[in-house]
Parts: sequence; structure tokens; C-alpha cells
Amino acid sequence: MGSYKEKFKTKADAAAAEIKDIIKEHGNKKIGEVTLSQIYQGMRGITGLVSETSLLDAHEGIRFRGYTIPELQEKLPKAKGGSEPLPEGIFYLMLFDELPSEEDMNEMTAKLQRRSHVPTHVFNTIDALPLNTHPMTMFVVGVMALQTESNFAKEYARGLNKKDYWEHVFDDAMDLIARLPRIAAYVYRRKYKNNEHIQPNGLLDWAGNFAHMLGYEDDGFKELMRLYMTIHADHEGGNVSAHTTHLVGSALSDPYLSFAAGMNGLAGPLHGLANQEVIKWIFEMQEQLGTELPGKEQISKYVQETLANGKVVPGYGHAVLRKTDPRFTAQMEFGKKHMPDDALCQTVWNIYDTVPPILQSLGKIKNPWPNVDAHSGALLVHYGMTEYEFYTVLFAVSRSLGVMASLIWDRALGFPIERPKSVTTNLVRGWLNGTEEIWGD
Ligand code: CMX
Repeated sequence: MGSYKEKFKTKADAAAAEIKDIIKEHGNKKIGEVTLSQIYQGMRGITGLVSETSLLDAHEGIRFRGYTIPELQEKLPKAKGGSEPLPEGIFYLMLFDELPSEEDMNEMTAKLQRRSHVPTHVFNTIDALPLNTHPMTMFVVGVMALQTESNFAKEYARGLNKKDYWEHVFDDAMDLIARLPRIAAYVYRRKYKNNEHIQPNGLLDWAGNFAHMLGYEDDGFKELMRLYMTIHADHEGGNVSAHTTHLVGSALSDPYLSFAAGMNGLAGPLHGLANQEVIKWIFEMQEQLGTELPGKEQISKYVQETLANGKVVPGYGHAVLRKTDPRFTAQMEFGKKHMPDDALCQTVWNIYDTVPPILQSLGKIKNPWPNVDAHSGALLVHYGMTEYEFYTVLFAVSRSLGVMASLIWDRALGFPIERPKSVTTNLVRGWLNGTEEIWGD
């Protein structure tokens, strides 16, 4: 761990010094303006956060430290015999702003393996929940139970110098990432596989071992997990899960508390839970139409029905993106390569041909294209994972890579507690008729 921390500190010190200079010289420069509709409508488009690990372009999609998903698929180290990137690599890249070599990769895998022990009380806490509890609730409860292990919380209670915060957040972040696959697999096996658990395999990579503990030994599923864990890892700083983790962390809540908070946001149907909603919606369509492979006209009618019932079409639309999500494309390519004849995947592709023009015709949807959640479930079902309520837990395990790397950077750069200003409509009314001023105006 020593060498990791030294490596990180050299980079963080240089970045902190640069940011200090930027603020000193340019701190009063304005970035855009804030409109009334933005403060009423989800702060869309307001630049108000720094997140170093990835950047989202509305038309191009996500870049992790400057690299697109296809570039990462080419440049990141792979498992032996595999062709998908190892997610440890994207974590390394987000953390150190440097592409890992094969050797760096192996070192990261080994470090995570050494930190992966989950204490028994975590499993006992999950066991105390009724079996019909949603897997995301079980998962977050497991994370909360694991908070007893927070190095940051212990050191803070003892009295910690603020320049050392990052080091203990670093330890907690690594521990948490190492342990999450075990907790997630425990939730899955408890809820869906007769409470029969599978011990970790220390010879496997982080995602391969996760697949193994879930009970999936197929090499194709392991490859899928590597891709899945890589592409869901981060989506810049403003999405609900990343922003919540960052916000809660800014109060110096430890990484376990911050991550659990973020994952409660991921569990919302407009965010990460959309992956379960997509498959549920397709299964219901297949059942209603009495066919595994509905035609485009049938899909079109079903979509119109969904909209007429005042529901969203899950897996479509995005607050920032204005084109097909490259994470959707990466999964579609995986499907075309490994399961071109799969009826569910073909349905997902037929939906892709059908839905955007319908959404576009409504005239109010800013992005009619599919997002990451539109595809993931079909690939999982192909390998036998049909329990769609579990899907958001997979997303959560992956998202830990981005939000934990960001949290380490937040503390290393000394970001303060986050506290934007809010207003009341009464104040807005007064401001509009000239009798009140709005702070910052
Ligand atoms: N189906 C139907 N209506 C949709 C829609 C969809 N897929 N996407 C947006 N709309 C509607 C909105 O509900 C809104 O309607 P009202 O004006 O009547 O309230 C209108 O179109 C404008 O919305 P927008 O500005 O285009 O989208 P937002 O930035 O407000 O919301 C998102 C973005 C993702 C929440 C929205 O597109 C949505 O609900 N999609 C379906 C759920 C989904 O797939 N979420 C996963 C996103 C990815 C992730 O975080 O994992």
C-alpha cells in the first residue's frame, strides 16, 4: 500500500498546488449564468462541481481520464484469454490518471484480494432482513454494517490532522471496493440460491471472482462482468449516485457512509434501478403479446401504451447525453459477438430501432436515445441471471470504482463541505417584482 499512497500523493500534491493557483488567479471568473428554470428544474446544465475521474460530452459520451470506452477496450489489460478490459484497470486509471501496465494490474488485483475479508456480522445483519427485501436494500444494509471497519472514522475519532484525511479515505476506499463483490454475491445467493454460498477464488481477478461467487463459471459471463464493471464505473460527477457520494463525503462522513448514501440514489428507477425496469418491461411485453420476439409494429404499440399510461420508457433518455450512450453500444457489440441469435437481445435491438422516433415525436424529450440500462439485462438473462431485481446491485458494485476514486481525490484536494444556496418561491416573487435581492445576484 505504501507505494500506492506515495504515488498518489505526488500526483495529488501537484494537482492541489495547481488548483490553488487557478483559484488565486482566476477564482472570480464566471462560468455561465444560472437561470430560474435551472434552479426549479433539477439544476440541469449548471456547472457546479469538480470531478476528476471522468467527463461526459453530450454528443460523444463518457471519457474516463480522457479515454473513450472503445479506447479503454483496446488499451486496458485483459484477463488471460479474454478480450474485455479488467475493471481494476479503470480504477487504477481514475485514481492515478495513468494507464496501468499488466504488472500494475496484477498488483491492484492482489491488493484487492488481500483486503477482501468481510466480517461475519455483516452477513448476520443481512440475514436479519426478510427474504422479500429488495436486493439493493440488503446490499446497502450490508455496506452500513461494514462501516464498523472504517479506518477514517476510527482515526477521526482519535483526532486526525486534516492533511491526512485522504490517506484514511484511501484505505477505506480500497477495502470497500475489495469487499463489495462478496457482499453482493451473498445477497444474491441468499435471496435466489437457497442461501448456498460460494467461497472466493483467490486466483481470479476482481470481476472474475465476483462472477464465481455469484455462481456463474461460464467464461462468457466472466467476460461480461469485466465489461459491465468497467463501463458502469463512472459518469462524471453530477449524476445522483456520484453526486450524493461526493456530497455526503464532503461532511467528512466516512467512505462507507458516503457510498451507502450514493447507492440509495442509484436504487431510484430514474437512475440505476432502470436496469431492472427495462427487463421487467420487456418481459411484460413478451407476456402480453404472447411472443418471445415481438415485431416492430407490436413494440411500437406497446411503447405507445406505456406512454399513454403516464409511464417512462425505461432505458431511454438522459439528463446530459444527446445521442446513443456508448455504454449501450459497447453492450450491443458484446451481444452481437457472443449471442447474435438471442431473442431477448434481438428484441432490445428492435426496441432501439423503434423507440427513438416515437419519443422524438412527443416533442418534449431532450434525448430519445438508449442509455446504459437499456441493454444490460438482456446480456445477463442470456447467461441465466434472470432475477432482474438484482441488476442494480451489479451497477452498484461497479459504481464503487468511480465514486471511491473521486472521494479519495476530494479529500486529497481539500474540497470543503458542499453547501449551495437555496431560495423560496416567495423570495423569487419578490426578486421578480424588484422588492427583494437574491444572494449572488
Ligand atoms: N420515456 C417517457 N418520457 C420521458 C422519457 C422516457 N424514457 N425520458 C424523458 N421523458 C419525459 C420526462 O419525463 C419529461 O416529461 P414531463 O415534462 O412531462 O415531466 C420530459 O420528457 C423531458 O425530460 P428530459 O428533460 O428529456 O429528461 P430529464 O433530464 O428530466 O430526465 C431521465 C432524464 C433519464 C430521468 C429520463 O429520460 C427518464 O426518466 N428515462 C427513463 C428512466 C431511465 O432510463 N433512467 C436511467 C438513466 C441512466 C442512469 O442513470 O442509469
